[in-house]
Amino acid sequence: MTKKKQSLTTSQARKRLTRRELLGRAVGAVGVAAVVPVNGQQAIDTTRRPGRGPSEIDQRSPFVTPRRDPSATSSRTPLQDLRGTITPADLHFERHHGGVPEIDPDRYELLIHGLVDRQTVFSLADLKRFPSTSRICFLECAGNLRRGNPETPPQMVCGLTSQTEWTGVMLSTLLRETGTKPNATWFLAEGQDAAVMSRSIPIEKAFDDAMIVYAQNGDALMPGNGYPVRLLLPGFEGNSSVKWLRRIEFADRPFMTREETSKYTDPLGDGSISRQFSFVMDARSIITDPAYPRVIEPGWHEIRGLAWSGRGRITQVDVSTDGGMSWHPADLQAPVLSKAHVRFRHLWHWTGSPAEIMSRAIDETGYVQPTWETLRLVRGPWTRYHQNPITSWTVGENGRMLFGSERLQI
Ligand SMILES: Nc1nc2c(c(=O)[nH]1)N[C@H]1C(S)=C(S)[C@@H](COP(=O)(O)O)O[C@H]1N2
Ligand SMILES: [Mo]
Repeated sequence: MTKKKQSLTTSQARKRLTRRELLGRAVGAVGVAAVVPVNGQQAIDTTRRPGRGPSEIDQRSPFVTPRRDPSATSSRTPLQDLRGTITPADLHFERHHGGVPEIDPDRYELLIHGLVDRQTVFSLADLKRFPSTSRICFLECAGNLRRGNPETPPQMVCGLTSQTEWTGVMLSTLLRETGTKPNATWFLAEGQDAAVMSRSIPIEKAFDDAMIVYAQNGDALMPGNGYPVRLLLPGFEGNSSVKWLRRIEFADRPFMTREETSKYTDPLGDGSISRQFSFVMDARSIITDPAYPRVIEPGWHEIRGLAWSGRGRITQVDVSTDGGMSWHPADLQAPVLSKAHVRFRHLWHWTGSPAEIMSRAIDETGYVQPTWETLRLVRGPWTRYHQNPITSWTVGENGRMLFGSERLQI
């Protein structure tokens, strides 16, 4: 309390300083270390001597320390610390089933075989010679929801999603080289990590928007995100975008790998039937600010967040500031790209009484992000993947933002 008062007084005092007073102070300080008080601390006057020169590679300001939160198998993007829609490559979430392999780009090979006309091996240089395409889209792990604890920041609620400008070659371009047999209906994508991650993908995706990518935000892929080459399936569950891609095999059936049978399928109802090959990620949104662990003051706040859909473009994001009683369309930040994170904003006047804020995404197919209750009704209690419920933040009189809501039972 007292600390807050002090800093307010200091900043008010600074505002009242005129330019002449500031210059006068600086002149008076010549010969001794020039300082300007900031929040009661003595800071170095950066105008008194040159700063460091250009460098080979830059680092963030020491005052800026966004961090992923690595566990043994994944690390999450600090959504609450990011402002735009592109995730810096070193903060892209990671999900590894067998660790990050170190792959020598000079020895890298991609084999395309099976039901093709010409079995072909592509080197990295071969892949780079084909016409290149860049596309901004999100990736999201199908297991991207953590709930339960009110002291959960956006990063922990759903930080297994990130967005990148990916560059590479369309898979359909490579298939013009190899040809595909008329009876080919699926392809297997296989990684060369210790997990030998492999997934079966319907051939339609190969001719639609599947990419073989070798760059991330203009630079080579990060090792953790698939260096030197990964498959990218826009809008599909992250698991199918196989990293460290070494082999694509065309067939007339799915291969029934581990990741599409025991994992990434959703037991429905009482668990006796399963939803399998549910690739497309449904529309979702999250308010990333204000959110836990922020403490806010009464007054105006811009509610900010991200919305996305694997089905296409986001057409609307609704925000509620009264626990879902009334909804207001938020502003969407252009450009609103298909299968991409879009930023939304909504001005909110917080009166200081307990409140609950939440967002709901709607996409161009008319799909509306469901409540947790609806998801449970449709999927039953056993489902673990593909959960995209509306989530909320509550705030009490003390201004502390907390995750979750009794009303939404999440
Ligand atoms: N070869 C391989 N590819 C993989 C994985 C893996 O462990 N090995 N993990 C998958 C999973 S579960 C997800 S969610 C995404 C994560 O991509 P990212 O680590 O680049 O964010 O990669 C997928 N591709
Ligand atoms: Mo995943």
